[in-house]
Amino acid sequence: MNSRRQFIKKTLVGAAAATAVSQAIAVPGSRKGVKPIVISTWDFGVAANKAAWEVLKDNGRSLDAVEQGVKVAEADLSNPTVGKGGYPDRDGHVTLDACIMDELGNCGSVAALEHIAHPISVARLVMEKTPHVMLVGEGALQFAMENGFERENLLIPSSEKAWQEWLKEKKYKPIMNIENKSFNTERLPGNQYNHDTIGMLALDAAGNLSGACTTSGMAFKMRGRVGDSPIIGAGLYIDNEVGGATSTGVGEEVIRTVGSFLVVELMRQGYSPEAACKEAVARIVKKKPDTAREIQVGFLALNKKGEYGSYALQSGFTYAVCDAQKQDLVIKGKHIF
Ligand code: SD4
Repeated sequence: MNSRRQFIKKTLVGAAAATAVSQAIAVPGSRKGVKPIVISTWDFGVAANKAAWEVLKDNGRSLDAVEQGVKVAEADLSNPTVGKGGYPDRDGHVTLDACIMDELGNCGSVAALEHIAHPISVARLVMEKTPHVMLVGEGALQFAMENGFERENLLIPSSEKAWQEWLKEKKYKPIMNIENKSFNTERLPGNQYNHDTIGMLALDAAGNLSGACTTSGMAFKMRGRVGDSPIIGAGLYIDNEVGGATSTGVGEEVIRTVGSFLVVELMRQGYSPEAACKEAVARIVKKKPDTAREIQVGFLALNKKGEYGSYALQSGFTYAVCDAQKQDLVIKGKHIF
């Protein structure tokens, strides 16, 4: 517990903070000038980044790094928003969404996948073994099982209990900015923070970018509902010439604005990662000002130079950064309203 607390160096980012710039040093064997780095959403990104760094520090490929990294969050049963242990839909089914994208523009995705604990690895196989980008529902499950994934029950007792509680009132309303529960409180392992999707972006020693995004989606969603996380361009986008972006929060608003693609295109136009994320958030506010007041959406971006930044609608968003020098958690204290 203590070692984790020491391991996390908290950094408060004020409203006027400049875009973060990686101070990382190159790992031995890196392409000249390349400083590998991995960033990911929320507190659980710290542990996930650590696994990704194991790949990056040995000159591994960013694609392998992001897959290994987000699998840590998928396997964490104390986390009710990603992988096994995720909260179910309103009918009690745990349905998972995930996507992955590499430096060549290859991508794979699964949506509404049930019974498989590591949807990110199924998404990668969709990318590598099929002529398609996206498989959903029964077809995705069939594909996973044909490829040796184990079918299991993903509804663990604590999530089932939370669902039973929810059934008493059955109010479907995404809880606004539930992540704020963890803001300004002690961050200790085992606490049941209601975190969110993990989106991860990595730059490897060869100078290549990849990303991954995985979630159980909005808790108690309608059966069949799919959010932004498995949608290439919405929940995740990588362009190896420019950078990558990923999102977290209420996916419907991110889909409407094709948020991650927008962030990358803004970086192409010269926006810093943070400025690009801020502009994408501003588009959401502009389109739906009333909705935007009641929800959380956050974007995280990394450019080709290893510069990173984020912006969220509401305060309370956190992300984790890991490179050869640091393993930090950045707490965003800013918000538009
Ligand atoms: C979704 N963006 O399904 C995901 C999950 C999430 O707050 O981040 N929820 O909309």
